[in-house]
Amino acid sequence: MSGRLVVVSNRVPLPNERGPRAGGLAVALADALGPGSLWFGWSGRRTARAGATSATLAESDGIAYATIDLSETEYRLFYAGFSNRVLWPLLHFRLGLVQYRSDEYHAYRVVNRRFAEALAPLLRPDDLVWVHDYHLFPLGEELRARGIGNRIGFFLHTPFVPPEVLRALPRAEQILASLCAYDVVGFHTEQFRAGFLRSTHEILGLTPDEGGGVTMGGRRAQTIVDPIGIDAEGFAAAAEQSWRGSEVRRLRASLAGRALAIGVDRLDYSKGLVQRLDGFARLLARYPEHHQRVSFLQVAARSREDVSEYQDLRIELDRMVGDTIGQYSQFDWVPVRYMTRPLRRGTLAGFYRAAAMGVVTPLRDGMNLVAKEYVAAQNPEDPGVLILSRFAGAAAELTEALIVNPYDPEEIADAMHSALTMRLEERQARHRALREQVWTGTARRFSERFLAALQATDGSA
Ligand code: ADQ
Repeated sequence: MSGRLVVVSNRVPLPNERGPRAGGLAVALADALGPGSLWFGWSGRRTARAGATSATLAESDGIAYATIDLSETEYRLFYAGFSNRVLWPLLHFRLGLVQYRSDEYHAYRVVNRRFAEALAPLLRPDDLVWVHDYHLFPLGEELRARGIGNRIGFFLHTPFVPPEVLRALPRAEQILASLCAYDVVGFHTEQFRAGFLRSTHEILGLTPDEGGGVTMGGRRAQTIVDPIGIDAEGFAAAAEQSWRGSEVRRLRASLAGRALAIGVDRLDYSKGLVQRLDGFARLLARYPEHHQRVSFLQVAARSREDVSEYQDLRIELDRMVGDTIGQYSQFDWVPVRYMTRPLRRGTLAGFYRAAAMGVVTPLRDGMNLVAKEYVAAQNPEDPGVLILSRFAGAAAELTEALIVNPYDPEEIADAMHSALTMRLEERQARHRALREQVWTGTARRFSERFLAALQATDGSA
């Protein structure tokens, strides 16, 4: 690759804060972010007044980190507000949860401008700039307005919606037009790309060309489908190693020979946690043979706690878990174990391996990496079964999972029953096919494909 890679994301996981929170993007980009590259974004710090426009620099393992702080007000309006109370629910098809306020939209634009002002002076002419996610839709446009002619790509980690849904967003035209300032716009699935192209057609009147590009104001944006993956080999090794560690040993001892079912998510309304717990309660109601035989561990790491819908969800889940435990527990068996603290990645890998079924039932999800991690962690000789929502981007690839409608707790209960009673040969056959997918579509492939597409654009249009 010629030129330096510059990654831009809302939140930069700084080198001194590694831990459970430094997951997702840091892992996905680990191969691409070699020495010499730059990662730019928000430090995670909130200040009383608007921060400086120049970035704070740090370096670790040859990677430069440039961050800016957000003021309390910017955080509230840009992050908790427009990003997470408008764009997040909208992109997950939850129009009823969208709460639009023009001051929040204004702050969203201002913060993107501030990002551009702080980033522009750090850029060199042949840098490849790769912007991530919905917090930063307008960043490319803001960089262009400052005369930045570099190749700039954008990848969306959430779903993209069809125009019928997008039209509910005040300022949809501006958001869509700002995406056309990028050279490459990437999505996890063909369906999301199609939603974008239909939207630019119906809302902006742009006709896509044969190569899947749209041209606006003389600049062409290439759309691509680039499903994100994981470091399958590394994750499988972590699972094997952790299998022998003390935490997995303690977990298995606590199960006393019972099967483990596992769910791992951020505590987010898009993840289908209510319907999933309902599904598990119905499994116990409809198939009493599983009483005493299975324990369901749900790890739901607290997230976005200053958005009220997340607080409401937490209360609802506390109640549901309490109900199920109260109704079905016996003095020596608790059917549901529920924790809102995140687990370390290594521990998580071992727990997946210990689980006879992985339950991944988001109502909508861009990809869902937990599904891929669960597959990678299994012992191929005696693999567990993945239950996967048809509305996760991962369902486009992981077709040999037990695919369910996450809105239907009875279907989830039936799939759990099938998973718990599935014969070894069928488990192995399904796992072989899933494993093939997860090992082919890795994190490395994801970034290579994106950067190759970005490099292939002429960049100076
Ligand atoms: P998320 O919505 O955060 O990401 P997901 O892909 O499932 O969803 O998880 C990201 C990572 O966080 C995974 O590596 C997972 O192991 C870890 N994680 C989640 N819950 C955890 C917990 N309770 N404890 C410890 N670790 C936990 C967004 C999109 C997804 C998309 C990713 C990447 O919403 O659809 O797959 O970006 O593009």
